[in-house]
Amino acid sequence: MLGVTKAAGIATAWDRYKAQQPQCGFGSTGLCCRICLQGPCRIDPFGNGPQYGVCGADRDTIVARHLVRMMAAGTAAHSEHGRHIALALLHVGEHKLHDYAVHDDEKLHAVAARLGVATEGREQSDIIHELAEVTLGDYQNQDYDKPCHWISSSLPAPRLKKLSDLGLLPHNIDAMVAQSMSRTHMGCDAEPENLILGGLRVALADLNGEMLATELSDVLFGTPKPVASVANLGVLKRNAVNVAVNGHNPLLSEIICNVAADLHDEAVAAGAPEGINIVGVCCTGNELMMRHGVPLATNYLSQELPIATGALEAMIVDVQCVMPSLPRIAACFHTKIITTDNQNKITGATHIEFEEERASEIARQILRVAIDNFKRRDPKRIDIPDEKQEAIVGFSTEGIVAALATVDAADPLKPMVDNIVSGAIQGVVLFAGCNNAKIQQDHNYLTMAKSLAKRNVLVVATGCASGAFAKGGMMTSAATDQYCGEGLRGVLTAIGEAAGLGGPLPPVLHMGACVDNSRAVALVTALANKLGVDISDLPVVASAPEAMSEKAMAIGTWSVAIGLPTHLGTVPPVVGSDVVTGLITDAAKAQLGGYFIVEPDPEKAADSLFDAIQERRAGLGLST
Ligand code: SF4
Ligand code: MSK
Repeated sequence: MLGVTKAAGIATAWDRYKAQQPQCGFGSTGLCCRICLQGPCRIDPFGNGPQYGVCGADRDTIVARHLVRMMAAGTAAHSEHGRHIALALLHVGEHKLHDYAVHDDEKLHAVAARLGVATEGREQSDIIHELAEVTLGDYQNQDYDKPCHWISSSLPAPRLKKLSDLGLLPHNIDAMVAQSMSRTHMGCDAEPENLILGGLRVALADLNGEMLATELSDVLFGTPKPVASVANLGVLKRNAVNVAVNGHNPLLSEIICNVAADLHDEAVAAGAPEGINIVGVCCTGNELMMRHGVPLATNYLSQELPIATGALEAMIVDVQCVMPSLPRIAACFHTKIITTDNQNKITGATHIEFEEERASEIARQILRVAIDNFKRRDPKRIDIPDEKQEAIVGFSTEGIVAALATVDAADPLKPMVDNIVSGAIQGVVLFAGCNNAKIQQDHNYLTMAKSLAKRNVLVVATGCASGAFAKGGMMTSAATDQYCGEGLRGVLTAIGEAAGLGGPLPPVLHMGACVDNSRAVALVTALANKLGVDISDLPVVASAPEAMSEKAMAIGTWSVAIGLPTHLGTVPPVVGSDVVTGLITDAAKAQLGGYFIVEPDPEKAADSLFDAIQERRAGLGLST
């Protein structure tokens, strides 16, 4: 596809990245401050030039403040997503939204019980209304001594105690974001240790926001179960009205899927014999792929390329990680870019405001724009790559436990724990995060996962990591035979056969979108509780080898806070301060058990993560 864009003279993310070289050294090391109008101030990294900003801030203060602001922005993004879902649930409980309903009553009851919402003898609408109110309380509570409900009802007791003792449990998501902005204002918090503690607290608020967004989405739209799907640009169809959904929030895309079948005849009448073909991009794509098997066209970095096939009638975007370049690329083809959120508009796009009260009506309106656009296709420009990869997806925590229950119904986690103890599974790695134009797309994911699977490390993935593995053929039974070490292969084969998959479980288990990292937390919490240890004792590690967004910085930070060695394959803007670098690595390890490992080389990074797993195994007295 890059050949197609090049021939057409269209610049993509890769071209723009080249045009940005060389990128600023001050920005890359975190030594540039633009927090007040006396700046920008720059600290000379080599010690020859200025060492203080105009206000007197030193390199450590400047680096730490910038880092905390990144975490706060990531937290705000996830938590707005979560608020949107919680408000939708509240309004379903108030009978105001007729296009939404509870699709997983069992999950509703499980979540309600966890959050202390009574269910016995109550109407479903009353339960969801109270559950939504308790959840929204996590955005409103002003009592510092009462931590947010979701996090305090989810993590293992020893971890909660540690975080509480360190004063790190958030009491209010919005307050955490506001405090992060406030303490990093010019002339406020200047002590790097205190700033990083504030960063950890806001990042844990991000975890709270992710938990509630994921679990309430499951209540509304169903908890994912293993399902077959396909990935890569070959999922676009020559003979269909192709519609891509891009972004993160499932509130609109779920309804788009619901109503697409109703408009099948209109699409056929417009000249598309196969009707409407919905495909996913980025994490909205992951949400639909996990719950319904909807094909995934691509992940973040190549989101411009479906347009260049000349066969995409519309791309419907909601929030986060949507490139502002899309309308410019679309202007070279017939594709309509449709923005749907009033806080997320893009110049050149068509804006159709989404309202939950009229969800189906608006979804039909949007799909009719796509159908109408089919006639504007230029058949001579259609170039859909013949690249399509099968993938088994949908491994929510419940999906994984259900698969394990086919081996031991009475004690589903026992087979996993037994195999970790025996060493057949050495440990677990969570791959999360984005793509980044600084790295060949998906390369780090595939290299690291293959290297770790060979060493019998079970891989779970979310977000654009999931997209990379789905496209890269790592979510098939065949990949287990091809890439896993003997122990892991044996376990995945036994579970896959017991679960009736007709072959092994894939070596990489798709746990969802980037907001669904909380699913991995639920899994490691269950393992820690089963073994009676803390998360920081488990042979579990995390990696964001192609991290890009501020959300990834928030996720990486709470991952450290809950006790996981956490790899970043892109260097965050902290290396200008030895103090901050030390705080998020060595000091974090001493205080929290979790710590950052920064390593751009994927082979070396896989070795470091395997070493961290071995250190944990040794700590538990397990064979290494
Ligand atoms: Fe410069 Fe201080 Fe203002 Fe930052 S806050 S721009 S270091 S004067
Ligand atoms: S879309 S935050 S690039 S995972 Fe979730 Fe992908 Fe990262 Fe966005």
